[in-house]
Amino acid sequence: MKRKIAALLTVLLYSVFFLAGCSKPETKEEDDLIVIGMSQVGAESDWRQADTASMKEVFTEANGYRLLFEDARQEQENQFVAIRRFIQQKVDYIVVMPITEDGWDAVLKEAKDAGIPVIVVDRMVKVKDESLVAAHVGSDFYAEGRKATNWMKEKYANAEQVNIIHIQGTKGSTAQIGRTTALDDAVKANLNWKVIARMDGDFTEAKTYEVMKEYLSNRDSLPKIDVVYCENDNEAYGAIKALEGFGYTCGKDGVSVISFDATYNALVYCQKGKLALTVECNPLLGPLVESVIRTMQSGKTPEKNRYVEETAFCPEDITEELLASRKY
Ligand code: GYE
Repeated sequence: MKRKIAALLTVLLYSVFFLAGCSKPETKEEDDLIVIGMSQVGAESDWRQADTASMKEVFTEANGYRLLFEDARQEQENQFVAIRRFIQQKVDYIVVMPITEDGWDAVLKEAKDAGIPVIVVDRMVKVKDESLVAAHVGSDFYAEGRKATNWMKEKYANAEQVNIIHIQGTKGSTAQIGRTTALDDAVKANLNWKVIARMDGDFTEAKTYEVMKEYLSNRDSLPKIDVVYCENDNEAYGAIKALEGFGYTCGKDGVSVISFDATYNALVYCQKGKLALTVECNPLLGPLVESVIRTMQSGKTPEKNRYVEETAFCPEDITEELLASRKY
């Protein structure tokens, strides 16, 4: 009996191997693919989804890549796990969109020791040894914040006092730090500006709607609100929904809501006048990351930091042509 079971098991095992072999042939072409391990922040915003789509559009088998994509669901610990798995899998490159800046030294050192170059995209990491990062491609978030504060300076040039509600993005992320620092610097420089409330919106519409609703429910004792400075589009949608729910008007003669990203929906909000200003942040970074990889493939050293060109939009800038041509 025992022998019969052993024979049956052997047959079963062989068929499993055979079937596995059949369904995934090891062709020469597959061996030639460049393997990319990618750790993305999550899917918290429209910007993020456009960024992921841009990566998936570029890193296809037809273009010569095999993409191992991991969504960290906004948890840094998940990024560490993914990167350690990529190291075990001996990928050719690691691409990481870091959630926050701190805490990367150990895991990136492991990648370096394994000889795998790490390309940091969108936000940055703060590491003691800069050689742990082969290249960075993303936005200058402080410069984006300055675009918003310069607009505020002009708009409120003659105001006695400017009351600002500040909705922050994910704490400790480069996008939050840059946009917050620009506002803080401008508040220091403009003595009539006052941050009346600062809340964490975590770059999401749902969280911002909740925190704004709670803040506004004490409305009887609230000061006048001039500006709501939201650190991304989705936060602005949540803020507008809450403000309108409490009877506020967002727009020219009401509250000036400011957002960052300027994705398609934000341009529509802006055209309607609900967003006073939306500062562009370009998520279509796939082609730039690919050009870094091409450079490294050809044995050259890529530029260490590459920032993308960006602008800002007011309602009067939104044309039908702009909307029709917007890719994100
Ligand atoms: O502004 C926001 C996203 O890091 C630039 O993250 C990115 C930011 C972007 O969730 O919408």
